[in-house]
Amino acid sequence: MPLNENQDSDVPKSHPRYLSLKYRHTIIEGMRNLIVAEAGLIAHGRGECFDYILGEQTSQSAKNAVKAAVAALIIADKPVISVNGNVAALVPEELVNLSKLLDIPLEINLFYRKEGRIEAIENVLKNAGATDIKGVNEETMIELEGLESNRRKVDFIGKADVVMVPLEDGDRTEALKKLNKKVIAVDLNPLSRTALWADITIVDNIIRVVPLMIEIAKELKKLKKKSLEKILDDFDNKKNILDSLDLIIKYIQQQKVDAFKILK
Ligand code: PTJ
Repeated sequence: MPLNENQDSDVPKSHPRYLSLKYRHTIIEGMRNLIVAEAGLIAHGRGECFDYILGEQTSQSAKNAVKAAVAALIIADKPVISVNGNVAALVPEELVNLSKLLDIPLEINLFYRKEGRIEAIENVLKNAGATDIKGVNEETMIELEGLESNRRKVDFIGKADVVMVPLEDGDRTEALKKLNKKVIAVDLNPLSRTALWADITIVDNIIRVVPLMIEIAKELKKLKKKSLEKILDDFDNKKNILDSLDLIIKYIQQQKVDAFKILK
């Protein structure tokens, strides 16, 4: 059956790329409903490409980074999770579950502030069970110093000490770092400016990261602050990024060997 964009549910489950196609259609649907920016489709495609060369699975480095990220969020005084269109479309329920489990607010923060998008994302999060959503009231917003993009307009992020920024652009990560905030990034591209600037970079797909964070959060919540601090002290983001790059190199080398066997 042809993959018709108007018949998203027609993608057969037996298709070898079923999951990838399913999330692709989720993003397209999100764009039609104003949740995702047009550029969000391109960002998703770039993510798909990196996911592909990372083997479409959560690496040990990513697992270590997730553990450190959850520890940092639990220890923080004022943590917050920034939500953009792609993230709201892909993992709304999971984000709300994580935010409730760790008692951390979600803040809508957009790069492309097209009219109606904040409301559309707010609705998605509310439908997923969110009760406390920041970033929706212009009156309580302030502007981050040193940033010109729309992302400068923040609410609770302005006061936060730890900010999780999934699928972020580099400028704001840099601005947040300059304001001495601890930044947790989720980015499939280990070479993006966000990935390189963040304190903890989770190089993995957001669709796998948030469920794993929930699983790990249930365990880490039982630990004492000292044990959580040790997890953070033992984490080395430089090594994490370099290991992720090694993984890509190894994966491509293996693909070259496999392709050689198929090529005529
Ligand atoms: O909703 P808005 O208006 O805030 O806009 C959101 C986008 C994502 C369009 C905006 O932030 C943007 O343009 O981002 P960039 O600069 O394209 O960066 C997005 C990064 O996320 C890229 O490095 C991608 O590789 C990565 N990425 C894409 N999809 C995923 C991902 N990382 C993790 N999981 C994904 N599913």
